[in-house]
Amino acid sequence: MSKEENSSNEVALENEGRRKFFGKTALIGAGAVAAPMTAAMFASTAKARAAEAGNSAVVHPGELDEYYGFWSGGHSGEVRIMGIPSMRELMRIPVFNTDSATGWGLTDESKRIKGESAHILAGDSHHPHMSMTDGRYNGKYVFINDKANSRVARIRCDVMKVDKMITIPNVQAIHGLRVQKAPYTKYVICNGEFEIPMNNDGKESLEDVSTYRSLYNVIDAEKMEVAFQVMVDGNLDNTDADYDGKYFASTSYNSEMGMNLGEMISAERDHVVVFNLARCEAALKAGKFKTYNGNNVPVLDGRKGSELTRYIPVPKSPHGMNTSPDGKYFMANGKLSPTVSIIAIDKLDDLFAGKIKERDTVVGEPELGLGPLHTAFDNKGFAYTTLFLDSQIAKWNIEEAIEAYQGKKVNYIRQKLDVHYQPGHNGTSSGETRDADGKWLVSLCKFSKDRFLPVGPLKPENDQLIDISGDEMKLVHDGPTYAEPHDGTIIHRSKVKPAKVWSRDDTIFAPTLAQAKKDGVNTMTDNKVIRDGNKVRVYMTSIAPNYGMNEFKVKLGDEVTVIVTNLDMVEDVTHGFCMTNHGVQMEIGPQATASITFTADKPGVQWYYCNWFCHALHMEMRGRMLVEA
Ligand code: RUQ
Ligand code: CUA
Repeated sequence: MSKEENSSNEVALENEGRRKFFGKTALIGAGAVAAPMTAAMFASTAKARAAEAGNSAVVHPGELDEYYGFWSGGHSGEVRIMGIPSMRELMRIPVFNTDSATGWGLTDESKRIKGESAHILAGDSHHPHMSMTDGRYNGKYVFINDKANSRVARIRCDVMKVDKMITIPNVQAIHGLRVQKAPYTKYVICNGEFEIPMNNDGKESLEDVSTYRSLYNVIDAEKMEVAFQVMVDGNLDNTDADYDGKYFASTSYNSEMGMNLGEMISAERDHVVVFNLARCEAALKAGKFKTYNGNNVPVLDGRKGSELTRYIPVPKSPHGMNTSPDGKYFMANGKLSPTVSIIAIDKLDDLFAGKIKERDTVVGEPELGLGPLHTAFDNKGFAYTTLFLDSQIAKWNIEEAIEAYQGKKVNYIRQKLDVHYQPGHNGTSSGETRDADGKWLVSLCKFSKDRFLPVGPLKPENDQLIDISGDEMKLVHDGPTYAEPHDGTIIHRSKVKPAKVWSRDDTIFAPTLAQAKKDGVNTMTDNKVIRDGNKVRVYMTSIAPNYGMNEFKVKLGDEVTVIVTNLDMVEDVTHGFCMTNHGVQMEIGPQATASITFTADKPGVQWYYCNWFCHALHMEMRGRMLVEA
């Protein structure tokens, strides 16, 4: 037997053993998982340790995952839906990018949703976070920022499509984004990262840095409008909310307002800004705001000395901001400092009342390793911090870190696990909610280096699945990903209730149906061409394997809008519409209406066809546009 065969045999045997063991733990229940580890158990072999954890990452063919993962797609501009623990990519939701398959960015519906930024075809999505009620996911929306074009979009989780997108005025580069956790997601909160003159019209001095600001952005989650902005000192990076609906907190790595790297990292300390929501809302109501750049978005003044904010000094250049799921702490991750600063949320009332000083709210500052970027949590009082430079995850005990800060000799670090390589965000199952369950941790590693078959100079990133159900973290899966899952949230499947087919009164295509009504067209039955000057609207139905219209006639140079309604009621029967040689294609889901507009700029016979494989006669599902010169 060759060495390779031998080792793969061993793996098979080990897997076999694990599967048997899992059967047994399933029988004796969760008690086995929670049982404390004895020293003897720790000393056991790696193989035995592998059997210690209670989770199985194996999802057999035909089985469903227990969790949804919502992954950002970074500078691909999209959001991805993952299955956890299989780490299978289930779907892509085009958001800030343009998508050839679904026609996102090409269809009239998507252009309407993208609104004033419809001409922008690229984006950089970072932080996907689901709306909540009482600190728990409510399955309604996922919000996501576009750092590249200062936008925020909302994904409707019933259809898993974007239904709103806005460009945030007065700021540049929306970075950290989270939601208000309690009592419900009234607001989406996000940071303007880059510093710009308040009136950025090129008329004020461009060099005078003292006119530059960063703003905190508070967005009405239902209306998808900026409710208000808060001017701060320094810039803003990541943010999170408490579990009481009172405070938001953001890290600032450039309190110096430096304009180059050296200046940005010159101060020994930067800060965390804490925002007092009630005071901000009161100031807004009292009209204590200004407007800038000719828009009417209210900007409150939350600079140092303001009643709206407090500035808590922390070691230089903090990055991630994470709230512990027990609602007790904001954690500012040190990045350039090897520490995480633990801010006690229950001290913030006193801080705002002027009874204590800023640093009195810091109750712990554990030293974890090099390059702490983000922290995730389980339900047993442990935190998991990514160490970018060390390529590790540090598991540590929160209360013990606080005791150590008080001078007690205690080793709060439980384990450091190597990850591959350079982790940024990490996320635990339901870990940013009250339902944190301590089962899974995903480490989103920025580099994969040698972990996969080489694919040229550009390599995938590596999303690693880690079992945290036992006392020790165990790496169980490597998952290559395309640029760049910054952040991911892991949501129990019981929280998400996606639709099977579209509802005919869906708001996403309601304006299209309103136009049809004006044209006297019943989209469910009619196949009609409406001419309106040189604008031609072609309404057609589709039911596998036919379009309701096999041909239509237009004149060269007409602006043609094709509106297709998919009459199929069967789940999963999606049709497409592609006009060959025109760069026109789109998806039409069952019971949906979709439309796309283009210029008929080529004379002669132009075939259109269905490009989603829908039927044995899918190839025959096509028709002709006859363009008269
Ligand atoms: S950031 S790697 Cu865009 Cu969330 Cu920290
Ligand atoms: Cu309809 Cu393919």
